[in-house]
Amino acid sequence: MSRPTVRAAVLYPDHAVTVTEVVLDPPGPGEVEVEIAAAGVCRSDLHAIEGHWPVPVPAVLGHEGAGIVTSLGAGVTGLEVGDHVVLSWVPACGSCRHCAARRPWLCEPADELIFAQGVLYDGTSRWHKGEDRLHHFFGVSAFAERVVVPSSGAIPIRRDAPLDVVAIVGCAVATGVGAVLNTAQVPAGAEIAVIGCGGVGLSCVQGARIAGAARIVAVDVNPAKLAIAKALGAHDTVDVSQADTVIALRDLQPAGFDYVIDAIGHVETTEQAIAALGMGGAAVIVGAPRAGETARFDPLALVDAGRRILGSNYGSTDPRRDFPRLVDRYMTGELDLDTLISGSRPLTEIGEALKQLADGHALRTLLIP
Ligand code: COD
Ligand code: ZN
Repeated sequence: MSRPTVRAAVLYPDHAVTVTEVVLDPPGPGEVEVEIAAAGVCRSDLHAIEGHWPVPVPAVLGHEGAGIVTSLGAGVTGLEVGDHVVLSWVPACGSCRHCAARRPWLCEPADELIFAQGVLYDGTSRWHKGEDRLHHFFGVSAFAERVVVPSSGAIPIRRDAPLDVVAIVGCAVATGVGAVLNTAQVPAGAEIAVIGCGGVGLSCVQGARIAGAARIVAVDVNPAKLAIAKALGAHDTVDVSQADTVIALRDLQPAGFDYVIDAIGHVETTEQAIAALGMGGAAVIVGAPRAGETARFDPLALVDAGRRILGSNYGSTDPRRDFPRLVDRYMTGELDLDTLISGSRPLTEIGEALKQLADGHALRTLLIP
C-alpha cells in the first residue's frame, strides 16, 4: 500500500528550494512522528542553501519547529501520541561520553551521523521522492507537514503554550539565551555587548536581561533591529553601518566588556568580539563562519588580561532541561518571544520568507504547513 505523501520544502544541490510532495516513512525504533504546527526560518537555513557549510543534499530543510506527536516507533518511552513538542537539532544519543557527562549539545553520534550525513541513527533516511532518498536536515527537517525524528529530538512541553510561538525556542532562543545563561554563565552586574541583533542575538540580549546584567549594549548595522534590541532590554545601541565596532564599543566602555557575544559569525565580528573585551572578559562565539575560515587575535592581550574565547554550540543547551524552562519563562512574561516573530506564512511562501530574512526585513518568520 502506498503511503500518503507529505508536503515539504526540499533543498537541491543546485541551491534551489522547492515545495513538493514527498514520502515520509513511518518512525523506526526509537523515533517519533510529529505533525508540524509551525517552523521558524533561521539564518542557518540560508547558510545551508548558499552552500557555506557541507550539508548533505537533497534534503528536507528547516531545523526550528514545534508540533504534536502523531505516532511512536518501537521502544519509545517518555513520549505519548498527542504530546506537544518543541524539536531539537541535537537529538542526543544519550550514551556517548559527552551525553554521559551531561553535555548533550556535544553529542558525538549526533554530530557525525545526524549532522554530517543527514540521516537518523540507523544510518538511513525516512524521506524519499520516487526512487530517490532525501536527507534529513540537522535531524529535524521542520519545513514539512509531518516529520520523523529521534525521540530525543522531540521535547515535550506544557500544552497551554502556543506552538506557533514556542517553535522558535528550538533554535534562536535556545541558542541565544543559552549562550548567556549556560555557556558564559553571565553573573548579575556584568557588562555585556551583543554583536548582531537577529533572532539569535536578540535572544542573547534577553538572556543578559534575565541574568541581571548591569549594562547591555546591542550592535547591528540595521537601525530597526537596534530599536527592537532596546525594547527587549538593551541599555545602549550602536549602529555600526558607518562606524568601526571596536572603536564604537571602546568609546562607550573604555575599559572593555566582561562579555562580548558574536551572534553573527563573520570572521570580522569574531575578531571584534575578542578585541572589545576588558580585563578577564570572555568572548562568546555563537555564529559560525563559512567552513575553513580563520580569525586573528592578539594572544599576548589574551594572556596578559586573562581573557577567554568560548565557543557556544546550541547555547550549551540540554533540551530536556532547558526547553520546558524557556517555555515557562515565556508563559510568565519573563521572556518575550512575540517580538521576535515578524509574521507567519504558508509553507509554500518559503521563498519570500527566506528573501525577507536575507534582506534584513524579518526576524523570525514562521512557516505554517
Ligand atoms: N555588524 C553588526 N551587525 C551585523 C553585521 C555586522 N558586520 N552584519 C550583519 N549584521 C546583523 C544583521 O543586520 C542582522 O540583524 C544580524 O546581524 C543577523 O541576524 P539574522 O536574523 O540574519 O541571523 P540569525 O539570528 O537567524 O542567526 C545568526 C546565527 C549566528 C545563529 C547563524 O547565522 C549562525 O551562524 N549559526 C551557526 C551556529 C549555529 O548554531 N548553527 C546551527 C543552527 S542556528
Ligand atoms: Zn538556527
